[in-house]
Amino acid sequence: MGENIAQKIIKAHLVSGQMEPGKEIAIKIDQTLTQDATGTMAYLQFEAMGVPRVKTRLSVSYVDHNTLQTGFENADDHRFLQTVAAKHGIYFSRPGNGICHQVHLERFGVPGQTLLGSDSHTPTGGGIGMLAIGAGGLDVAVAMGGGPFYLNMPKVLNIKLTGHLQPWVSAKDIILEILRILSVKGGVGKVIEYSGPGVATLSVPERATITNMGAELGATTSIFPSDEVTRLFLKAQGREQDWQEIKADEDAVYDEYLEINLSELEPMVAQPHSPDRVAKVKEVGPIAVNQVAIGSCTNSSFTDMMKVAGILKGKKVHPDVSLVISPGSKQVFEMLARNGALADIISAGARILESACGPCIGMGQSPCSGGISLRTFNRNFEGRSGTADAQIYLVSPEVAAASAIKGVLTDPRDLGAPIEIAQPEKFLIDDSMVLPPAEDPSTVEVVRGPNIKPLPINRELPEKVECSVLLKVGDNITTDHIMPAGAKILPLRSNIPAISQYVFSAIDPTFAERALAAGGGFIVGGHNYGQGSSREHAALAPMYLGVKAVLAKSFARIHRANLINFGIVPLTFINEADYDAIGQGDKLAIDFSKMAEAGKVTVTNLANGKEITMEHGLSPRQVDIIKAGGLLNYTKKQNS
Ligand code: MIC
Ligand code: SF4
Repeated sequence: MGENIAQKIIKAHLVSGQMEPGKEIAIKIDQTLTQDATGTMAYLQFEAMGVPRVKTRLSVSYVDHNTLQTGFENADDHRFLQTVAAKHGIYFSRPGNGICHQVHLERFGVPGQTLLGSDSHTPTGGGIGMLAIGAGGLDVAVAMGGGPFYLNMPKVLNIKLTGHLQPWVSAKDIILEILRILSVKGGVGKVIEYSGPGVATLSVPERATITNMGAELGATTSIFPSDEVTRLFLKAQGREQDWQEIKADEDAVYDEYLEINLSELEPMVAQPHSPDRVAKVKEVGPIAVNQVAIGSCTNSSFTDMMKVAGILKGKKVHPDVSLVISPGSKQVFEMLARNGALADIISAGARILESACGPCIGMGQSPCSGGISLRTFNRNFEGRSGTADAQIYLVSPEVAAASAIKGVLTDPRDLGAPIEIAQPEKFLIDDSMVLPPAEDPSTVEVVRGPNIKPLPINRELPEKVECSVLLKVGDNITTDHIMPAGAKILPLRSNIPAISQYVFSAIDPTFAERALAAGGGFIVGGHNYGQGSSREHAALAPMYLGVKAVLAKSFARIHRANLINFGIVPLTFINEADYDAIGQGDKLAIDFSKMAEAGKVTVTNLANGKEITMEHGLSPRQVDIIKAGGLLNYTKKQNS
């Protein structure tokens, strides 16, 4: 029986376990990446492990999230990251060099290798044929120390692409269509592997747009073959030697199949407040727009920006629209500046931001009250933009630029002849903003400003816990609900006592205070609890507030792993109707003593006497981690 690409790469990196879907496996990690908002914690954890130099083939630390410096905090973090990288063998991509996923694709990604990143959009690297997975910072720290990465062997879903995109239809429309079909839960427990004749029609950055938003499907990762298109991209980046062909065997078998005919697609839009609320632009119609934001790790490649510049050339931004543009990397930005496209963008009236995440994570550019904002980004969760009642729509760069001129949501096909942009034969290569690690680590002093607070450490899990349900929530709760980001809260990422004050603040501003006063408690959730970001703060801060377990109908992969890493028990309802038998404020007694043997725990609701059996789905290793109060305690115990 032939093998698919995911199976081939996993097999080549397998450290332990059996490659049967759902079973725990461990794989060797070749490369890691971190970004600043998750990186400070990851490096504090790495330091705590006492490993002097990283053991990966390559580790890169990026600064792209916390770039708005409205106080000392973010600058303190940047300086810590720069020095800690130099000391421990990590390359440091300076603020201004661009968004981690875009830069990594351009300068570091290698087909066939594994990449673990402390950011949920790490699967962007699947566009170049890497097995690229997002994880919590602690998992990345372990990988930097040479440890394997544990995950459940995913199923592999094959998406066969046929036909070719019509003029004005783009890669973003492909992934939006897939989100429409599969929903934000549709990829959970799966690798999405692309194949078919349509693949060769897509450039590497277009493929990366698709694998990037596989994160919104909840997929473990997404991957494209590495073919002639990949070779030419790497050649244009001066890295042809990194290329190798990676393809599925002719008789490869997959767990699931889907086919998309690219020729039939139209410009699409994801409506508020979920990336899977997708409709055709024509169906939604010409709604008036207040803001258009172009950029993010989804859509900020050179060709994306050139198409935008082509649409804006000789036109002016509509007077009711604020257009903001952030090119994905210094490479893209400088190429636009040198070829004159930047002048066309500026002349049209766009507001130019630095190469960073910016508005995507609410780091500035929050829309006006009740504002309608069209964004080329990947997430439109409520409140994420920084304006609680803003309405965010996700679109392609073509739809975004056309709408910025017209002032209303516009199908770019109405603009007439399409703009054709060829992939450059040579990109502008200048890696001076990537600092190599110090040759002699003893010369480097790691600088910690007052914003860097020590890591809080959990206690062992007691055998029996009796406390109240602090909060009951519904389906699809995102990590942006649990641990909001934005310009005000993000600078506190290195200060857990301070950031924990904002846990669930948009849902219930009294949460943190109540949790601390009660000495901890439980959270009850619906399906897909913890979807979205990889931020381990969504586990670490609740842990600090004393949360002992989350009881949910189902969990998102990365968040569940983060809960385990910080010693919070993820419990799943076996009978979904039991969710209704627990109310907010109810006192529960949970007996964890037989957890390992039984695979289940009994929850007694002391408010109504009902006994509920819940599943934990933890491997024996994970039970030990939970009992120790998290992965750091567990590792220390093992080492001593
Ligand atoms: C995001 O897009 O939500 C982020 C900000 O990049 C996060 C990481 C973080 O919260 O620091 C992610 O996607 O993992
Ligand atoms: Fe940055 Fe947005 Fe991409 Fe997250 S999704 S890495 S915030 S650009």
